[in-house]
Amino acid sequence: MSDGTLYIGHRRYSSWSMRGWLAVRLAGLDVDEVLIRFVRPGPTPEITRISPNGLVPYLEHKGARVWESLAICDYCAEVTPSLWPADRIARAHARSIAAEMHAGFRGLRQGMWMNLGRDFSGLGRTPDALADIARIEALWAGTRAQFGAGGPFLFGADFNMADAMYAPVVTRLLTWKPVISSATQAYCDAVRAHPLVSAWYDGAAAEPDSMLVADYERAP
Ligand SMILES: N[C@@H](CCC(=O)N[C@@H](CS)C(=O)NCC(=O)O)C(=O)O
Repeated sequence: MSDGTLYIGHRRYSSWSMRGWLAVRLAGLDVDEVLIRFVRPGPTPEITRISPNGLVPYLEHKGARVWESLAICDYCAEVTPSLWPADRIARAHARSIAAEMHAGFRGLRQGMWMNLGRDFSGLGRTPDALADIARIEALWAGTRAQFGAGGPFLFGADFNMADAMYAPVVTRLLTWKPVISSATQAYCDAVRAHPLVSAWYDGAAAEPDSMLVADYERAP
């Protein structure tokens, strides 16, 4: 018997689910996965019934109930502390950029939604989305310059919670292909090649056509 359950949405679209799932898998929690299909227009009644905030991801683990992707990341990092950097200053930075992701970048999220199965090259370039991308590129470059020596990820060789929080942003850049620097592209390629990110993409590709949601498939 497993230690609990992680509730997620469609792998193709649910960026927050991807974050929670990456955190849980990075920490190696032994939980079952339950995928709840979105009902449109939402909110999805089954999610509302199960999850305290009416949203996925939602984790039940050994009696703990955890919602909000950032809280799931922190819970998982209690199980596996190395998922945040060991150094106090690096850890503070990692937590800050993860929190910035959790709280913001609405322009990018609205203009370039997550869809792992489409190529929306050149579309979605709203001023707000482009401003968010500029901030994210600067943030990734600054983080890598200060903390990223020795590997392709934000804090070097190991894919950690900060990378997990930004992995869905990487998918957006790969789907919508805005103009980005070669350094940003290299980071995106490294994240895309990570085995857990690849596994998430494979799961998305295996979702049946009956799970497609018209609103997320239509080019803007
Ligand atoms: N702040 C939340 C956001 C979670 C969220 O917005 N999840 C969406 C899916 S990506 C959801 O559950 N929507 C409910 C629905 O569509 O019915 C978190 O960080 O976990």
